[in-house]
Amino acid sequence: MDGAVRVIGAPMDYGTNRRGVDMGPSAIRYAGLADGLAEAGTTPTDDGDLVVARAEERDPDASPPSEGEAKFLAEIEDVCTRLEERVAETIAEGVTPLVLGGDHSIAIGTVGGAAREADLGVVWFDAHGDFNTPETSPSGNVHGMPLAAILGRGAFGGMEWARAPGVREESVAYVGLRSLDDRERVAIRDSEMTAYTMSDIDERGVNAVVEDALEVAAAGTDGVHVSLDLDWLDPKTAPGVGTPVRGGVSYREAHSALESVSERLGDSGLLRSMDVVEVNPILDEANETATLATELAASAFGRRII
Ligand code: EXY
Ligand code: MN
Ligand code: MN
Ligand code: MN
Repeated sequence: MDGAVRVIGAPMDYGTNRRGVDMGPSAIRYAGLADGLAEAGTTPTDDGDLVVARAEERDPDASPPSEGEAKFLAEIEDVCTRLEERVAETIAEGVTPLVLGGDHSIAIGTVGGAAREADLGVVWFDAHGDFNTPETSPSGNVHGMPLAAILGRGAFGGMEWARAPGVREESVAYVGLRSLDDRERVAIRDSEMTAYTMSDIDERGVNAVVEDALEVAAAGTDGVHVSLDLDWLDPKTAPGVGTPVRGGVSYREAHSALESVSERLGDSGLLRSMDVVEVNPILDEANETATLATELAASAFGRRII
């Protein structure tokens, strides 16, 4: 893909119980992201990392918050508000932001920035629905809530910083779901979003499903945000994630899917922003998952074998 891409690191792990995803941006860069993006034909620049306060003093196994609470919401608001500004500025300059997480709650900031002054479609590659609200979450972890936040569900409806009015439910498509909480499942079923599960991929193949998801997100919008949670892949292929779920896509299926992204969106200039999240170097094997994240981002921006 021609064009400028700006890498923005968001080393934040406030949204998850497992420490380590704060090291994701370093690990992904170390795995050769800039080279991969250049091979894809883009002109990459690196904006460095957002400053995120260290959380060493916090207890990662703190007891669940009482009902209706989301853990570290004030800290997440601070980071996401700053990220939203950077993403919006980047797009205003005609540059495509590639945000490196960090846990998936950073998508509240990325999508918020990308949806400013635009109708934005969203494709969410994930094992999980990330559609809990503070009221329904079994864990209180905000990385299980970003799509509900963006769409203003539950308590998020009153949080201006979290909602992204430029995103309509009918322009959101999931790809590869396989782990939902009971109330989350009902909320997704009752929503206007399109949810393609792993069963759909089993039946129809990954390419047909991804093409449909991209169509849902591109229809009637100004551009599409692609959110790639590495736990979308099977944990045998992507072991370095905090919430692995068996039965995900393979290495080749993932590449094929992200190549479809660049074919459908890249050439038409509709890929407005992307984030790559949930890489946990502490749980990884020899930076395998970060390397995969790097390769998949390059595929999404147009890198091909030949
Ligand atoms: N649904 C569970 C929760 O809300 O706690 C697990 C969420 C995991 C979210 C991951 C990263 O995509
Ligand atoms: Mn996720
Ligand atoms: Mn996930
Ligand atoms: Mn906002």
